[in-house]
Amino acid sequence: MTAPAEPSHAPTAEPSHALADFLARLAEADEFGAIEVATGLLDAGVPAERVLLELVAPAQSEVGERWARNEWSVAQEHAATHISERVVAAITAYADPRPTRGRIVVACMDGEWHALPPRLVAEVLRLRGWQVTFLGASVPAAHLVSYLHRHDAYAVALACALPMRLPYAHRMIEACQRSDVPVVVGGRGFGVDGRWARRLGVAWAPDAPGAADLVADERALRRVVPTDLSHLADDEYASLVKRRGELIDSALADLRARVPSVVDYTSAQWDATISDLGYAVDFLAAAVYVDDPVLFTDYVAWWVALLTSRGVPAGAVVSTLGHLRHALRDFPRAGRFVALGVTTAVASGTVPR
Ligand code: B12
Repeated sequence: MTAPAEPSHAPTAEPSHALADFLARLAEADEFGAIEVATGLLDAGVPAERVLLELVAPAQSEVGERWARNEWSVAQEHAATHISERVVAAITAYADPRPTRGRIVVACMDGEWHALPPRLVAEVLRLRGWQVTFLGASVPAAHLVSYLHRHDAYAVALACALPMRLPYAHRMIEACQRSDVPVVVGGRGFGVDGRWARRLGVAWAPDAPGAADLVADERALRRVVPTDLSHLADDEYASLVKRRGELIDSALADLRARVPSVVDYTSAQWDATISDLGYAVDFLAAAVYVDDPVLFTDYVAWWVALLTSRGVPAGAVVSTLGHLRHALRDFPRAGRFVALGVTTAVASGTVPR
């Protein structure tokens, strides 16, 4: 006699098959259409967690790639992100989870505006029974710590999408650790394999399910990871931060001397140039902070790709880095990182795109 067949609860749809349709709705800023695609998957039996992680998350990553390749404007990217936030809210409302576990506070580091990735983490934790408070973008350290005290948090999950924010992230992590609340961090800012989280002595999770597994394991969560920042004794990081304004000004003066036509720049072009130079110095300072040139060279490769997709040759980055290298001749570590950045810019500029 054969056992009766188990009733099948397998979903009748796949998030990956709906991705192209979902992206098309984002491209058209079609909020209701995008929500329909997501709730259609839920109706077909796909668990809410999979819709968040296999539909909304990859779609947002693709939005970023399209913006970086100059295929989508900033306005299109903003509209898509707003719709994704609405879709996340619709998915959670549909699933309607009830908390049975302790409180986890999820927040972005000070100065960090990428709130959607940690929002996805927050919703996955909520779906797994935690009581979650999501504090959103750019939370100042002092406010976060007093919030944790007042609300008796079991753990705090902190997000960082931009590696240039790592020194600030470290201050925030330390502030939470001092108040004895276990911290888990995540986001692209900590490096693909979380290597910079290890440097800062904090538990890291690669994604939302990883964060959920970590907070469920109290021993792993409370394991002490030693920090490894002895290189800061050379004071290069602190000096770079102090000289930030002067470095940007001298790079601008160098640009004016080398490329006289920049006098015709519009104010928007000047703003973009100044903020690019600021990012370059900030990424360099963060690389020096964690003592890893890859943090800076990855940024240089990204910067060259961004500029070339907007018609600016890689040589512009090479010349600016050449100037920085000269200005930082008394900084052995930073100077070496910039030299590696020059090599990266030259190589990135010669690769056909
Ligand atoms: C939307 C977006 C924005 C929005 C954010 C709005 C919002 N509400 O989130 C806005 C417009 C504010 C923005 C601003 C900027 N952005 Co932006 N942005 C993005 C974009 C398109 C999507 C982010 C996203 O939602 N990704 C999808 C998520 C799901 O993927 P994920 O981040 O990898 O997250 C997963 C894991 O990392 C992990 N995870 C993430 N967070 C956390 C947290 C915890 C605690 C844990 C455990 C795990 C975890 O789990 C997630 C799910 O599995 C990305 C592109 C991209 N490809 O991601 C760029 C991107 C991150 N931005 C970028 C840049 C450069 C900027 C700006 C500097 C642009 C500018 N010139 O102004 C500013 C900086 C603002 C700031 N100070 O924070 C770059 C960063 C490049 C680099 N070299 O570091 C990217 C990669 C775009 C690109 N391709 O160039 N951005």
